[in-house]
Amino acid sequence: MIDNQTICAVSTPLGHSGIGIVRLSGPQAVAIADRLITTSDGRPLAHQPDRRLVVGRVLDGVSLVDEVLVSVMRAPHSYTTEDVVEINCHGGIIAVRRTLELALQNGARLAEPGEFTRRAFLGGRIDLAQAEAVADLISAKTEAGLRAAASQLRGKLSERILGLRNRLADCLAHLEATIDFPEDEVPQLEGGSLSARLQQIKLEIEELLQNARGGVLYRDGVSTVIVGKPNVGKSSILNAILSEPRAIVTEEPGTTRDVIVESVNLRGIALRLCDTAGIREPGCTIERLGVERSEQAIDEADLVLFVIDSANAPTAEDQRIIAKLREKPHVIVVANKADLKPDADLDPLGAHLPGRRIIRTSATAGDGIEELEQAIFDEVTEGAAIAPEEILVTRLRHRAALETARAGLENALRAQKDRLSVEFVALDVREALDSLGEIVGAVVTDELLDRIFGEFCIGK
Ligand SMILES: Nc1nc2c(ncn2[C@@H]2O[C@H](COP(=O)(O)OP(=O)(O)OP(=O)(O)O)[C@@H](O)[C@H]2O)c(=O)[nH]1
Ligand SMILES: [Mg+2]
Repeated sequence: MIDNQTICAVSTPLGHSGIGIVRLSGPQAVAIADRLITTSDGRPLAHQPDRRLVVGRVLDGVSLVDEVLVSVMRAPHSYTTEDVVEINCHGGIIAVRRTLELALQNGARLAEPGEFTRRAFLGGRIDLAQAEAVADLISAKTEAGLRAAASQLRGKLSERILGLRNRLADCLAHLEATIDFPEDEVPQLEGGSLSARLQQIKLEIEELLQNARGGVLYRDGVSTVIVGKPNVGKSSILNAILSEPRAIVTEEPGTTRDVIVESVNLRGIALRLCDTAGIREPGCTIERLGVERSEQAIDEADLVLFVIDSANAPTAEDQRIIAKLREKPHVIVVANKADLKPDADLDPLGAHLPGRRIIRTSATAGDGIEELEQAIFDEVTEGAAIAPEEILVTRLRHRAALETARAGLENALRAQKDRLSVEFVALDVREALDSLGEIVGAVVTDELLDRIFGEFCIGK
């Protein structure tokens, strides 16, 4: 909960930069800043106008620390809803750190990660989904991720959730009235029967869940691993997707020894692409370690690109990898070196990997790479076909809450159909209502807040 202390942190990365900002928030923010800053016109910050930049000097006793620009944003019209002071120092480590230390010596305490935004939430300026959007905006990996975060910060998701909650609350009020009064004395629900209304809300939650599939992708990206036996062209495929010679390619099997990780923006989705050492019976210790890492990378990946040499028949090494891929939900087979044997019969291979897409490529000629990218996109979006501008739900936390809400409504509808007593129906509707409340923070615990804001950087 909000304590009464004034918090303080450096809000910009420490290092060589044009400016570095020290930020204070809390009831003593202005008084503390006044103890370390002398403004150019001599008037204390307490008497300076709101939200204007003022020139001043940070003084450590009599010695000058920095010439600064200071702004005061008074409660409640500030980021945190409290009094906020921002001190724009010259960038660099020493002046910024000294200014922070002076603020601490004068009564502020160091802010926890995300504590400024936590105060904005506790002060009621933004809800929890919007607070999470602040973190997502900072860590967005693609423009699509950024747009989704910005729309969530503007309250698009919250609006939808609040609308659903209001309608569910009406249903619950109706149910509770029928518990307390005989049914014929309770006024009819507007907009259809109770079950029709619950059904409709459930449908809209399902739409949001459908949307979440794409949203989680745009926010978190996809961890993708390129595997195969040595020399099939894994590194060449990596280079072709990146359009740059990132990994060393040679005709010698066993060229790649360690996992190489690169990020690429594939149609708005952040792909974390790992090239690995070819998997075979290892000859030496280095190779054994490389193969172990490749196998571990398969375990951790969301998507596997399994590269084979389409010019040569599958070998025992291919079979060994195929066995490892059986459990993975998302696998694309890349039949590389198609230039060497364009009409290679891939059916026998397909029989070992039922249901997997097979794409023929020639990494050296660049053929099939676009088809491969399309296949990757289709595989990870599972045909959800979500335009980035329509993304509403991007966090797993929100998805889980929506799933609980849907289950609650399913139970409520079943209880009603089975003519169970109204109390049971009401209980399930209440559960759905609370789950939706968790998304916007109408229902929270300190533990949840610690988890969410712990992911933030200090100073935000
Ligand atoms: N003809 C042809 N040669 C290819 C193709 N892709 C890769 N090669 C060649 O195959 C050899 C091996 O390529 P790499 O990309 O190093 O293969 P790798 O799977 O990463 O090999 P390791 O790292 O040793 O496991 C190189 O000589 C490449 O030029 C292709 O599509 N067609
Ligand atoms: Mg390689």
